[in-house]
Amino acid sequence: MDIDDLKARILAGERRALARAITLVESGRADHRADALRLLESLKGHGREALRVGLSGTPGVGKSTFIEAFGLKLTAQGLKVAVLAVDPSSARSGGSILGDKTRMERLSRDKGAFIRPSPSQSQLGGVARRTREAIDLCEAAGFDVVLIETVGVGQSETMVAEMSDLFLLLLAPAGGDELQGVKRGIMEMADILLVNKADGELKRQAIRTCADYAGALRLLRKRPQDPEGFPKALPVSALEEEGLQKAWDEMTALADWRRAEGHFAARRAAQARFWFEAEVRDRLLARLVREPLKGAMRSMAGQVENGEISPSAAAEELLRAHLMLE
Ligand SMILES: Nc1nc2c(ncn2[C@@H]2O[C@H](COP(=O)(O)OP(=O)(O)O)[C@@H](O)[C@H]2O)c(=O)[nH]1
Ligand SMILES: [Mg+2]
Repeated sequence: MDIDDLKARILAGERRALARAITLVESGRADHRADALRLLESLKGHGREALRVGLSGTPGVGKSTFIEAFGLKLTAQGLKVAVLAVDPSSARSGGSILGDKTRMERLSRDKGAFIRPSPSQSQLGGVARRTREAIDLCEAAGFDVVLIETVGVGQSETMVAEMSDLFLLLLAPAGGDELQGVKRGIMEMADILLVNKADGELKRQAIRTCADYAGALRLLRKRPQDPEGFPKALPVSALEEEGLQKAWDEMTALADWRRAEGHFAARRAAQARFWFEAEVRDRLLARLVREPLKGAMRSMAGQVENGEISPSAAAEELLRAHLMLE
């Protein structure tokens, strides 16, 4: 594969080259992986620093509707918007985001937008790496905003928050006691809560829900990366396209403040370190279930069972022989 050519075309903002590069980083083939790493390294320091926005919410809350309306609003202002999806469940459900791309019909036709559906990949570690690298590729291709959507299954919210500059939680209007349905840990990760469906008969309930969430947010411990008034809760209607500009204004105000105060760069640096450590951990663990370690583990386990060697001595010997550890 001609990596230099691919690089040049990505930097020129060519959609097809970007799509091809994302396919490359998704590939499990060893030669593809080597090409992908070479490409990513050569793109480092090029392109643009996008605003990476993570968006999570339960199915049906309106993520697709919101992303389409919000994305169109941004492209209308001349911004280039990329949409990536993290859906660890898509392997099982057969790729729900595929249906979403057809739903985001207007946005996918927009010249200022790029939508990449989630591939079916069951391993969370694989999904994380693929998405992280796809974000880098979108930045190299000159996108201003990268929206990363997740359905919030298992660890996926944490994962998306660890690759976003801003993390948004999309919520539905609810009765007072339902607020507790949102896990505290997820609430603590959020920078802005958006209460969607603030329209028609649901409008009043949405505004009340928003006030309830604002109250709950005030009870959380203040974070150093927040200016006065953040995190905050806002009502929006993705369907009627209400509150979207306000949401964007709040997002840019928060990002600007964090840039000026050094929190923006510090967060990216901490994230880079987090993913480096996670990758080393994942790859070490992956070696345990492959040969030759897999067989060595099995035979060593047999010796431990027979009492020929103690568990600790066996572990020591195995690691020394196969991982060249001290
Ligand atoms: N009333 C109202 N309905 C909405 C709004 N946003 C989404 N919906 C509806 O909620 C349902 C689920 O929306 P969808 O975007 O597919 O949710 P997702 O599963 O989170 O991606 C659809 O029937 C939408 O039309 C909104 O702002 N107001
Ligand atoms: Mg959806």
